Amino acid sequence: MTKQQAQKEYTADNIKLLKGLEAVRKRPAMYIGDVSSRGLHHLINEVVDNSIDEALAGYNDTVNVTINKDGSVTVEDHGRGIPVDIHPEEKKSALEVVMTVLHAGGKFDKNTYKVSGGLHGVGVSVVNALSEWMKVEVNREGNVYYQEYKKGVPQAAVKIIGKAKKGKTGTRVTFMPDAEIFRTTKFKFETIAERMRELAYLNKTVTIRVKDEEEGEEEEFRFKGGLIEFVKYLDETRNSLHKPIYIEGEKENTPVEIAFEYSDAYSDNICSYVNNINTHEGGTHLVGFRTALTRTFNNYAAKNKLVKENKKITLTGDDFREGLTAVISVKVMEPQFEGQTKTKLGNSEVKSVVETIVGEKLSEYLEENPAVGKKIIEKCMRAAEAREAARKARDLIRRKNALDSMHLPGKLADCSINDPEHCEIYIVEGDSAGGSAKQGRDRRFQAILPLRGKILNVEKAKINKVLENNEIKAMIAAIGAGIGAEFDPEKSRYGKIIIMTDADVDGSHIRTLLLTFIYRHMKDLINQGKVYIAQPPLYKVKKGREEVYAFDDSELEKVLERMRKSSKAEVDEEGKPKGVVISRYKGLGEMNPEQLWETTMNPETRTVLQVNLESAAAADKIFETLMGDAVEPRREFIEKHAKYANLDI
Ligand code: 0RA
Repeated sequence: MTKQQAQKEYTADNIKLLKGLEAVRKRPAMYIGDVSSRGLHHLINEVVDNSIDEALAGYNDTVNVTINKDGSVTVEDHGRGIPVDIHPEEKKSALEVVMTVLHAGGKFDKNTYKVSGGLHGVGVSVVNALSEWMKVEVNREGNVYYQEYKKGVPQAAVKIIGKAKKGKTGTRVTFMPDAEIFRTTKFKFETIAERMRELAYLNKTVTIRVKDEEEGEEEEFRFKGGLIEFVKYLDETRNSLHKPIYIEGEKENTPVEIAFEYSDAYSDNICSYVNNINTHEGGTHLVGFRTALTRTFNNYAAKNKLVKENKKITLTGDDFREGLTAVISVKVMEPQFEGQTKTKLGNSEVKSVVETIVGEKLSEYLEENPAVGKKIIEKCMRAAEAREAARKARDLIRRKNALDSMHLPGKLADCSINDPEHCEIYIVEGDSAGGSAKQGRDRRFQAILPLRGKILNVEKAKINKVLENNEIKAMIAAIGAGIGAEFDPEKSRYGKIIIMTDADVDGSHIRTLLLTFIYRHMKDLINQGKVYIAQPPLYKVKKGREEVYAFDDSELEKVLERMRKSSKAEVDEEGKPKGVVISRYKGLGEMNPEQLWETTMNPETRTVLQVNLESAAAADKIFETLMGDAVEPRREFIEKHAKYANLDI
């Protein structure tokens, strides 16, 4: 090859590569969801998924994730190492291809349960493209191979930089997320640890370590008991009725693993996974499980004469789910993901696979453990009785509503237009803040529902008591989408449900109570992204005629810094620029209607936090920990998280 020819080929290759990388950098959200903290952390998941794939294929037992002092992240595994031989089509090291070509992973038929659809499985090349720089080191075939990149572009060919330790294989990727792409580039130990804990439960052969070199935090996750330990962890704050029931089996190349237990609680918590991805919206695997559960328990109850005939109780699926905590994990070769957030499994064949396995294994279990069987059936009968009481309570509400002139609660100040998509309701703590909100709002599309004091803690109450509570009744009627089994998010009268509470301890308690209620009884509102938390400012800074609001301490510092500069370093003994008055809002009620509108309600200028169920398991645990009966876990949680002002769900 002449120098010129080589130059030409190199250029053609490069153009192809640059086009791919450019596409990712131009529309990062298409590949990783968004460019917020969530998308940022997704980069780590993307690399770790590959390490877990190696574990599923039986070649890897270790994943180490480290936040480095410079803010970059290293993911290291003991898998086979990314292949390094020369790729026949691309004529360069396979390592370079995997790291730089979109979806190149698929070209190396790895024959594992690869993840496709959803947001996962886009490949390490996407992480590379979105990194200011990236370095990869592969231990394979006795050598250490190395390459580095800037914004996805290789800085030199793959080279051997040394000999691997005897028998050592694996991959070590270090990357610095690109600040030009991400709104924030700060990785959070807790966020990473939460996902790694989940992965370690789901993959019991892997040890996962998370380390933050900057903050000095470190945690190791290794759960030999897998899903059994996961269920115990999720259910830690409840009183379980028996040891977890564990079911494992495989049919049609689809491995199924399930662990579940019942507690004396009223809510259920079923977490389902496909190829390690949390299927928040459920799907065929979940349907298969529920169907088998209801049928098997009903058959068992009938056969052993456990249902009291005289009571005329028929046990339904709902009854078998009350107090149930379960984790379902299936591996599917070609998963189809559907639904709003692409987290619903669509493969129809999976339903019967799960149904058959659960049917067989659960019947066996019940034959061998009749005492547990009896306990569960008795628990479900109590659930059926409560369900009947709840139906009566619901009927009562419905009849009352029918008599109400508008069917709407009296204290609701409704909006004037009638188009749910553009309407929002502010659920406001207290009558006085409610009053300001009513005056300050844009009444065309903003409705206000003031709530008096604390609402009922639904975590501790039976459903019929929940439905008798006045504040809760007002919310159900205002939202207009029903409740529980009859809940239909499509009927919601508002596109945004915004919780507005004071920025103090009471306010955060009320917010948690409201979120718990919505999470337990109107969960799809959260799934559809309709629930928000308003962000009222904590401070007002006044300098002459200029008034600026600051939402937290760090923002206050920024505002003061700016004023310090503009006032040419005239500061008082506390470092505060002269002539500046800082007032701290103790509650929403201290703001006048105009201020409330300007800072918290005007869609043009406000910030609202969307509530999501990224980690439904964690959310459920937080609710149960904060709102449930057990005191010790609550104390531990509060001690551990006391430094965080907000509940991050
Ligand atoms: C392509 C093919 C094979 C493994 C990998 C990629 C791989 C990627 C990453 C990313 C982080 N850790 C990784 N480990 C492996 C198959 C390897 C083979 O067939 O030997």
